[in-house]
Amino acid sequence: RGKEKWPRGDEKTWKDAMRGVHSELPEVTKSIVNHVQTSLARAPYNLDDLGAYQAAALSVRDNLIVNWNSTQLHYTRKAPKRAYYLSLEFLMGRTLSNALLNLGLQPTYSTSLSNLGFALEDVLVQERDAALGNGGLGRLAACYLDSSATQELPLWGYGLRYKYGIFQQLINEHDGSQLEAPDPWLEHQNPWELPRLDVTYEIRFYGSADRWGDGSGRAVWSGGQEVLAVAYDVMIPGYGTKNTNNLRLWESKPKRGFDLQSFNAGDYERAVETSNSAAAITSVLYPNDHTVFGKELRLKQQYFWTAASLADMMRRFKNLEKPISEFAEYNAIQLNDTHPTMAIVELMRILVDEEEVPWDQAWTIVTNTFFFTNHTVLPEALEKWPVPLMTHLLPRHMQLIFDINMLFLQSVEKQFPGDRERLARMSLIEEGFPQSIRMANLAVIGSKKVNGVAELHSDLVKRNLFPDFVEFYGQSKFANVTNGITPRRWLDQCNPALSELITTTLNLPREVWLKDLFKLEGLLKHVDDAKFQQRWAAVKRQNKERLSNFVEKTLGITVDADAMFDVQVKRLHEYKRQTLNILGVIHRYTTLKSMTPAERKKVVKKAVFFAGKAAPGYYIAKLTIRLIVNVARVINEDPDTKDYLTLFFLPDYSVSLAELLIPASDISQHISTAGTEASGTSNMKFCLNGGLLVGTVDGANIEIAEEVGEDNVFFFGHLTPDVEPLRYQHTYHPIPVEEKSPALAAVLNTVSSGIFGADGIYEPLLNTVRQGDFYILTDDFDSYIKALEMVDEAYADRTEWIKKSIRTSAKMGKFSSDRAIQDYAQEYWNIESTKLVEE
Ligand code: Z16
Repeated sequence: RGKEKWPRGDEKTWKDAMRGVHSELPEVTKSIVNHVQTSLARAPYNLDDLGAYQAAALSVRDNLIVNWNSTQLHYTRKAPKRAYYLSLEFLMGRTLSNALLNLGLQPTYSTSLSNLGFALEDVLVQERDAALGNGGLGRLAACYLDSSATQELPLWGYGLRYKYGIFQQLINEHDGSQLEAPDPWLEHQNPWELPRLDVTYEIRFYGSADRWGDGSGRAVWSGGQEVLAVAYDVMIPGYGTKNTNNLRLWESKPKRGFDLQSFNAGDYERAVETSNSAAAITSVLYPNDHTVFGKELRLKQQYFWTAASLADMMRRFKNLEKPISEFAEYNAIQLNDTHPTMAIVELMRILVDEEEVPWDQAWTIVTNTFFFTNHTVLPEALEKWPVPLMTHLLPRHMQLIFDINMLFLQSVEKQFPGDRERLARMSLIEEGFPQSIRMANLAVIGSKKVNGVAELHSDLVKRNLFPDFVEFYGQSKFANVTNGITPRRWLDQCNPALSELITTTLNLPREVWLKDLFKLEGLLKHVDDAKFQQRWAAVKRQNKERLSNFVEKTLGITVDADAMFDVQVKRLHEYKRQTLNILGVIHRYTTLKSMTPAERKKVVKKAVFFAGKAAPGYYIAKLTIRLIVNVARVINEDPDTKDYLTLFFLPDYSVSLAELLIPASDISQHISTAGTEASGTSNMKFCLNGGLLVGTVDGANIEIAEEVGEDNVFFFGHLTPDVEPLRYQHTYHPIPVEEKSPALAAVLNTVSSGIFGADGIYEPLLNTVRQGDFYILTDDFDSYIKALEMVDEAYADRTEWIKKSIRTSAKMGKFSSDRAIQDYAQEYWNIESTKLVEE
């Protein structure tokens, strides 16, 4: 810091605040300085941006706690029906900026920090992301929390307080491959959580289950190991309301510090081991997004979390002093994928074994309480737990599952007499060595309603995943809630310049349109206004420069902000087809290479950005990253082409990086094989920020096109019904790539030739395309390249492009998570808003 003066900012403000001579100082300034002095025990003389962040966060937290407390008291007094969102993942990102926005305190803190010598934007980025999730599913949960608080709905989230969030991704300098490092996000204190060391439950594992043998179905579960669940509450402020909801995360710890008996017997190592194994339950988030590995620790996580959450709900319900038969009138539980399915069994156990509710009545309560959301149709993502593992870990629950299954199959048999194959398909138990439990079937039969996350996906859920259950229960149990995103974080916070422009153009306070996103349609009548078009384009340009600066700082490469920014950011997966994109980039590169300098000058300049993590054990996905990184190294150094095409792999994709990337995109790619991406949610975020979409006819892309008009999206590729026949053809009547798409064959050969790395390292990746081609890249490549040519053409007409951009953003009203959460509240949970009023 050298010559810089200390303290930063206005010396008198600091001194007055510290001496207590501060009557005319703003409350916020006093509060920040007070936290510097007391909570942080620091002096202003060496306070850095991190210290300023911590003090500001603690000061904002004081506001949140007051609102949070009043809201919880209000809910307790009013005793409305409550909803609970059970999710193993909450991908929250940063909190300070969101809390300031929701509390309406942004300008105040900005001024106070500035007087103290700090720029709010520099302070905000000191915060580490809370990254307790893999991707879309976890971020969706976070958006839904924001919307439920904003809509003043009595909803709590329940999850796990992982010590380590999603791993940090590093790129190996030498060979371009992904490396993983732990994410110890709790190393610095976390001001956004309230430890509730007094809210604890004992969770049992192993032991034995003895049936009463009186035909009641009851049993006693005893012995085994008990682990303590401790509550940590994360405050979730609503936007423009004092309502502040709760996200309760459980931490596991040993019931006693360690096993005293072993300790006294001199077996120190064993004593410490049990304490380690208790803490291990909530130590790490599993980093797989679409595959399950059947690990015992993962099943322990699932049970630990659902059992603690249900015990907590039950305690709250008992305080109401209502008969247990009314449980479902006061509680609705949403299952975010099959991960919390054990909650169905656990509620049965509580009702039957502990509350002595007769079996049939218990099952009625259960099936009126739960709701189940499916997030994928990929078969490898469907959870199946081995019966021997379940029997060992949760013996009582295994009995309950067998009993539930027997009674269920009896009712199927009644409706479809003698149809053994149907019974085998619908059974909760899959035969095999060993037998396994089909968690999706259990989630369906234990829930009142089942939904997919976009129209197409919900159709596929009915047609391909659960056709027998649709026949058995009827259509009405199966429905759709198209996903949504919170416009607070995904427009106002990440793109303040666009938010400002929208507010002035609509001539509405932002509080109005940020709570009713359909108001954006008001932009349409300005679409031909040249001044507005210019301002719109200037905002995009400014966001592109912001990203360019970041890339220059982190990768040391300059990006031309004049270029078209083409972005694909999401988890690496074969079905998402990052491979199609990178092969398309190579095609563009070789095409440029074959041109004369004069010809090149006519080509639209393009900067291509990738980001995303691959599951640590997913070999092909990791190889794709390696290819992207090494192609980038070649392309960005090529003097013939680097003015026209650059390529970037931005490491360690996160919510915060998304907030930087999304506002800067001209075009984004959502190019999954038709029928494989359940919904997608970043597609909505890009469009909301005025980026156009290149995509397949898949997931929510379809509904986005319905809103904005097909002339404003760039669709390509085969449709869902084509995919199965194509796969059949690949297997039984394969056509060589050279015949199907000479252009693609040439690109594959370019990679094989070794210019991006020799020794045939990419052959396994190329072979997924050359042989089998499960995700039909060979069938879609030519139409993909055509779509990108259309993008170039459209981009060349600047005015027309800007209009498309405005029209796209203006039609995103449907995709607010406020709409989605209202749909769940009304059509599923039957809960009502309850506003916190000042007393
Ligand atoms: C996930 O993020 C999703 C599905 C899944 O089975 C597991 C994970 Cl970790 C995603 C879907 O892939 C995506 O299409 C969807 O938009 C998102 O869940 C939210 O529904």
